[in-house]
Amino acid sequence: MTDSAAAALREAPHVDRPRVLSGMQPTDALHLGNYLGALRQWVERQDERDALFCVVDLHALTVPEAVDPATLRHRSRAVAALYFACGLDPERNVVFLQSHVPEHAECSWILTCTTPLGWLYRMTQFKAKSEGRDSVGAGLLTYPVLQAADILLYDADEVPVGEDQVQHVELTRDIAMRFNHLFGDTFVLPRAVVPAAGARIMGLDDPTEKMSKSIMVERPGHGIGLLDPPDVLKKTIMSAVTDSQREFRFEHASPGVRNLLTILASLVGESHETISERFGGRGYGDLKKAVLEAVSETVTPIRERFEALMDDPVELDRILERGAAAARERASATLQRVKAAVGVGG
Ligand code: AQP
Repeated sequence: MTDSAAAALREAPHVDRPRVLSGMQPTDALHLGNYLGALRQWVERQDERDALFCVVDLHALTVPEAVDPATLRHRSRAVAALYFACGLDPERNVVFLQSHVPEHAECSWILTCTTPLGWLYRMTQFKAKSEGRDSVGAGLLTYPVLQAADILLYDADEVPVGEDQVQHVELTRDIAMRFNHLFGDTFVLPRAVVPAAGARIMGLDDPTEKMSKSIMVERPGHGIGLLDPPDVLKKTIMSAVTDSQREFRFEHASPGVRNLLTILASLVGESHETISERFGGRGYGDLKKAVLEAVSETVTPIRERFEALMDDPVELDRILERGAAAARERASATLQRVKAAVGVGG
């Protein structure tokens, strides 16, 4: 390792101001799970963190038959606009599209070569997303390695994500440790940071399944979209699956009621117990109305800000270009370190 590479490593971990990297796939517009599980904590901590957030458009190619090029291009910008509409400040954070920083794909290849296949077959997302399909692209299996590259290129200490992504961040640590063991200290070891409430929001039509963008495309009543208009929000929430009891105590409630209690508790910032006590003896219709009100209060200003941002595509592209330039500066320094470690590119 060169002296400058060692010096770069000594900077981390970034004790005073942790370095953060996270991102979302532009599979479709974001939902309330994406907001409560990840995006809200990105915004809440933006003053205390040195943070980079990307729209991981290369990840959206893992199901190529599901996207047409113009739609993907539009959705990638729309997801960036949603980050800003939810309160992420482009002056205080580096925000960019993953495909604008080619270092991600290059680093990913090097890491693919050092990652044992068995580690990838164990990923629950791969099992879930490949289940029942005759054929899947190799990218569906290897995309956690690209995700590792996304994180490791920026020497991130923290990766704020929902619960479903914790396994991938742990894999990233394993990939980094293996690489460091094989080629010498090169990568900082990141850790996942999940929110205390809202880390796993379930589908409203089937509360045994995680709320997911890709499922929403097929089943409209499944998720609460951040851009859903009022009539759609009302229909989705008032039709949420519950049960025939009147059980509001969290630990005894059915999965659908627990999900509604969780959504309400994390939106209004109260405990499950407080919410359960408030609704005890009442019907589930009252709980759903309260959820609808809290959701509407949260998403209405987001939707309005989003529309204003999408009305000025030139400014949006300018912000993303600036973000990509700032991200590339950091990513290329790390990639040089990686290439020097393995003996290519010199
Ligand atoms: N249901 C959820 N509850 C809480 N957090 C969630 N996240 C996703 N679903 C929930 C968090 O949101 C971020 C988005 O990550 P992603 O877009 O890379 O992919 P994902 O985790 O696979 O999210 P989706 O919505 O299920 O997308 P698709 O259907 O495209 O795969 C992550 O931080 C995730 O934890």
